[in-house]
Amino acid sequence: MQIQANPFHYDFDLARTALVIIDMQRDFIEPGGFGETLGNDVSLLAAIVPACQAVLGAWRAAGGLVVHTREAHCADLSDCPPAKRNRGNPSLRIGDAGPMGRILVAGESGNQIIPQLAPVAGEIVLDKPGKGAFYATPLHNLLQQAEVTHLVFMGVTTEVCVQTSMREANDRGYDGLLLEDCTESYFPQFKAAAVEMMRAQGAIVGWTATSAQMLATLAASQG
Ligand code: TIU
Repeated sequence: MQIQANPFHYDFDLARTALVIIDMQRDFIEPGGFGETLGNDVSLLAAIVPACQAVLGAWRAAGGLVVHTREAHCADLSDCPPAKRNRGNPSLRIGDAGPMGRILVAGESGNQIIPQLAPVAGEIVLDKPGKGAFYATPLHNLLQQAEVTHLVFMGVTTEVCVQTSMREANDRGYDGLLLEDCTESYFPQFKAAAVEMMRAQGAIVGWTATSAQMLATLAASQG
């Protein structure tokens, strides 16, 4: 399959490509979670949900591998560096009790992936303690076992966990494509800059395309 992506065409074989959905959890998208404790207006992020849902639905129908991540820490916070917990002056710190349970702790209601994008049986779901999806997770091994070479990214936030994960993927030899209207930031100017910098210099980090392009490509492949 081929997408007329930016800065040039992106070729991928669905059998060797995973859709990686970064941190579409209530913590970042709904009020009362980690995103809001950091001082952000979280309302901006919900706008991408319909486009994410459309791509996820088409990807599943085509039989592609799906990976969901959650930024999550164990209940005892042993995987949360004090430097992360103690940074700045948030309204609640990681592990504190908030309106959706303990902030950024695995298993709490705020840590769940939003219902519209909930994982189904057979999909990989990974809790990650860092910003990148590869740091302290089995993701690279799982992708190697599945002989995956290409990764299509969606999720939040563009310049934090999505960009970090794309950079980690790039250094591990994957070809990454970011779906621009399936990712969002609390800071529109940071999203714009992250998208530009990743595809600059001949796709130095990866490619970008739109959900409409991906949907058309998947539809064409279904004949
Ligand atoms: N704060 C912010 O923009 N993002 C994060 O803390 N984590 C993710 O991006 N998932």
